[in-house]
Amino acid sequence: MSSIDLNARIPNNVNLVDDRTLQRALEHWQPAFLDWWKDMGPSDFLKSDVYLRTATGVDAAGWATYGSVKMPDYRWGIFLADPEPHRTIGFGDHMGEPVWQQVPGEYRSTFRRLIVTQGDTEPASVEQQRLLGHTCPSLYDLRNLFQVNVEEGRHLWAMVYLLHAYFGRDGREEAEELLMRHSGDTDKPRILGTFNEPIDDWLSFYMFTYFTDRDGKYQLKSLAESAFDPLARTTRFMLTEEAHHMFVGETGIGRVIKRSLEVMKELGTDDPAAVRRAGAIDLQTVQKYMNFWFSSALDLFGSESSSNAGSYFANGIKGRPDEAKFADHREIDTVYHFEGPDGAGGIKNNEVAMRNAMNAITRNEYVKDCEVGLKRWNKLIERAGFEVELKLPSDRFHRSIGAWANVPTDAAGTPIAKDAYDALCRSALPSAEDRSFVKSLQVRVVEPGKMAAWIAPPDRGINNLPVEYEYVRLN
Ligand code: BYC
Ligand code: FE
Ligand code: FE
Repeated sequence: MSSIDLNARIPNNVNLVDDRTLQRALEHWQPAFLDWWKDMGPSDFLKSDVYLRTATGVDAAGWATYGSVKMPDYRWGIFLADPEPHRTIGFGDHMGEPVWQQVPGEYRSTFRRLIVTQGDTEPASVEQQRLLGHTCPSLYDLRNLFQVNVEEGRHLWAMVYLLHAYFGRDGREEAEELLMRHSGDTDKPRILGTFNEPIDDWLSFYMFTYFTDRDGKYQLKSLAESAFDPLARTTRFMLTEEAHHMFVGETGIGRVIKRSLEVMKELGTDDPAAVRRAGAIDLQTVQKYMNFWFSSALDLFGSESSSNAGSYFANGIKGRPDEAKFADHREIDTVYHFEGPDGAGGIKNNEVAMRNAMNAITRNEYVKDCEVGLKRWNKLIERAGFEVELKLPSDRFHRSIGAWANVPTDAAGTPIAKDAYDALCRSALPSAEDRSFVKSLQVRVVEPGKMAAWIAPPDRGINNLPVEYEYVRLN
């Protein structure tokens, strides 16, 4: 196993002490990162003691240490999963050749762009969530928010390490730019659409951690297959942290649903207006938020047919999630079929080279994974004796990227007239009124163990501690 230097200014398992130039460059970037954290990270909680897990190793059994930390003192480090000896390239035209420890010159700008795109999303999400602490539904949730935030900060470090270590001056410039673009900024926005959407209520936060962090999971899984071994090892370790982010989303949405079911039972009605009057979030509103965040996350996969994606696959740059489970790792003459709009209000079948369809294939895996939570939530509803069913909308609905971009369809994916679509969007997506209702519930609850009225308590606390534990001490 690689040795871990936890006492270094930048904790790492990449022997940073042996590369003074790189170490100095990263130590130069570190204060800029901390300034960014103070300006753009969680607003107002710099002095609070937060019960956080910190990555202190990379082995599956015990890589994390839990303890009370002030966020600016968090030990953001550089951790790569251990190398796999004799690893060979698992797909594309270079299949079977040894993996690369350096970036081949001909793929340099492509890798840089992918690493920058990945890196850009990490600080973007911290910026999007920066005000949420003020309206936390409990100390348990506040702690989870901050856990997600510090780990997205670490994911930024992971990408910045690659830029500094393998891309020379361009890489250092890109690392600086990662702190200059900001979510929602009109002049210098973040690169991908979803990361410029505001997240100013906790229902959106849970939706984001369920749907958007899960895009992260699938993109990281694809990058974990890369022939560029340092990228593969970096993203493999990031995936271990990602699981908690999606846990926060899944349990968060589940607790919102559980609370509205309790209210529905108490009142003996599923009338959304009654649920709202009782201070809970009705399931129809949950569905609308889901429609919005799911369709926005689908856009993050790019187009169904993409020559970019085709060349990433051909060249060993980016594979499919869990590449080993696919039968053919070259996909030379194979094709992929998907339905797209015919331009006249109907549907037509498209055939594309399999290699160019990698975005669609990755997205399909993602959608399957999204369904898992829905099954669980619908069980809760069914067990409570109500007929409502939550559903993911079709992947054609409300899209801005890909074959179905700006094509009016209903939530089942059937093309419809523009005015019918506009009316549907008003009822199937969160309206200004829905958003302000959800916002009206956002009151800060900071007494240990207490929950806001619109959300049920979690089943258990963090790291075997009770739910009542004081997870954040607000100093
Ligand atoms: N918004 O050929 P196409 C995470 C651009 S989330 C704006 O289909 P390609 C996290 C595209 O760049 C994971 N632009 O796209 C989650 C291209 O531009 P050029 C983030 C978009 O290249 C929560 C053009 O449209 N990681 O980690 O096959 C919290 C043509 O598109 C969008 C990654 O994304 C969009 N939605 O695939 C914290 C992995 N979609 O070339 C963190 C790295 C497409 O014409 N990125 N475009 O200038 C990639 O692998 C690819 O860039 C994409 C796009 C999959 C995103
Ligand atoms: Fe991340
Ligand atoms: Fe994440």
